[in-house]
Amino acid sequence: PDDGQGDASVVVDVKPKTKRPPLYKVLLLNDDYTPMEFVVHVLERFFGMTHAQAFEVMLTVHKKGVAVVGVFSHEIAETKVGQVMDFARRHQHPLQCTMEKE
Ligand code: TYC
Repeated sequence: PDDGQGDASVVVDVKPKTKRPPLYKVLLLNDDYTPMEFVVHVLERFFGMTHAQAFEVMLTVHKKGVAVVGVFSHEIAETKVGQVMDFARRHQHPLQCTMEKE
């Protein structure tokens, strides 16, 4: 006889699903023309780095071609990229800044 309990052998594990939003790396790319001091200034101004940190990261980009300069939510990463690209364009430097999902 049916006990009215359904299939008691099927145990459904309900996992509490609080998904964290994805994070995005903001990348700075090397080029042959943007002055080193300008890149240092960008890193201080838009990424809150000290002069020493900014100089170190700038040199990493200069030597390796690219570096992660910060990790942010999608909205903040987009804002940072826009600010850097705008600032570089206004000063007529070819500096490139992009973002990618972590
Ligand atoms: N390579 C540039 C130069 O020699 C300096 C530079 C560093 C440019 C980092 C861009 O993201 C960059 N003047």
